[in-house]
Amino acid sequence: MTAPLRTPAPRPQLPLVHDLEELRGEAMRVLAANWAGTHTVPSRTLYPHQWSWDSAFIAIGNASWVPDRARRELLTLFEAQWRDGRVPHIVFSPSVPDEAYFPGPGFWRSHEVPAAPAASTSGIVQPPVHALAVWRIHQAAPDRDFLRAIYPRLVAQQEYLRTCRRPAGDGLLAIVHPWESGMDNSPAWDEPLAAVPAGPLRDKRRDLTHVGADERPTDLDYRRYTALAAAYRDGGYRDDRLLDEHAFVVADPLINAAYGAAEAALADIAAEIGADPYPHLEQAEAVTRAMIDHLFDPARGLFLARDLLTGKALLVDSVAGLIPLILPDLPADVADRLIDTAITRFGLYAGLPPSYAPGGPAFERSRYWRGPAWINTAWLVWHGLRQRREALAGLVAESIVQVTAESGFREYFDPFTWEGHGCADFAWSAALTLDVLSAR
Ligand code: 9WN
Repeated sequence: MTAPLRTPAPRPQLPLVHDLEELRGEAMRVLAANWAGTHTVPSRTLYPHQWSWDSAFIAIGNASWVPDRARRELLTLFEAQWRDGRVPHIVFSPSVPDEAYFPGPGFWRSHEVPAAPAASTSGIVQPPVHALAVWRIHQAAPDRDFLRAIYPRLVAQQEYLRTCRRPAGDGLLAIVHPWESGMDNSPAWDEPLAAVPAGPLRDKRRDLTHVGADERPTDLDYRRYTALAAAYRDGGYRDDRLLDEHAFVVADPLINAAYGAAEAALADIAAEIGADPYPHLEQAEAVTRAMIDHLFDPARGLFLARDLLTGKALLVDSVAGLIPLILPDLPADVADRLIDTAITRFGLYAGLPPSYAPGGPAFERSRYWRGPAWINTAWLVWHGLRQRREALAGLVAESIVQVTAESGFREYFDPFTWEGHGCADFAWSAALTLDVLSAR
């Protein structure tokens, strides 16, 4: 039996105003301490390089107080964009020893691929939340030159996903590795991952030096993760025969929602710099439609991932299924269903959506992505609710502030007690708290 979710009443008490100033200062301290000169590391211990979607969230948090650093963060990431448009999920810092993170540059061997950049990178992607970040930076500190410089990069990122990652002809993007979802250890990947032959774990995991094994994926998961990544690498990171040759090909609602929201943000950016916004609006509308047609489960009231190798929907209540709330074109009746599910099965009145619904059989309150609440997914839900349900959005925002004030900028949190887990001084927890504070 799991403990009941925090009940809606009494509402979480907000800290005093002077504590909020302290919280803001603490968040800035974390971001300054994780700043590595050209980018920000998610964590000095567990994640000592640059990660793709982390950088977007970090830039959102930096926008209101150090916009130059926010711009630099994204320009650095996009300098490592591959010639085919893919934005790698990790850009490795040459100054960090190879043994600091596994799998490191020696595993990914990006230099062997002609399309790869000068920097060493991984060869997989993460959800494209970067255009949202760029638009947020521009709103906080307008700079059309920055928009002009980064717009073609963002367009190329979307074009890569559109042309290389839609293998099934149903208008949906596919991920080829759980790491691409950003929610690596989600129970949604259990079934497709079980079909991936586990390889040997030749190298030593470094994550377990920093965080307890009960909070991280198992060795068996890692053996499958590395086997999948090695197969993609050995095939030259090619995408042309994914359905025939790759062992994990899944349409994930989060990456599709991020892609659609990115097109909507690109329309705003295009209009601002005199480019044509309409193709972006069309793409946003098209992916929203494809998601409703193929991923929305009206009976369950949320979007489900689909295994494109078997055609089967993955019947798992992951918070990823609520993130399509960020799609501006999402019809009101679908949004209402998602909000209802968020309240009834994810306990949203308690403020922070867990990564996986607590009633589900795979729920674990402190293991990464299998139950704990994360600040980035809470922020995405908040972002999606802002135009739809102001009061509910306000509750999520207050909870982000409250949990980080109570437990610090931890990587993730027990959804019942709000106890912190994973690494400390985690950059996006600090950044998105700052963003929520600046929106008050
Ligand atoms: C693998 C950096 C990243 C996040 C992911 C999160 C975790 C990496 C890992 O850390 O993944 O990419 O080593 O566990 O799951 O969302 O971007 O913070």
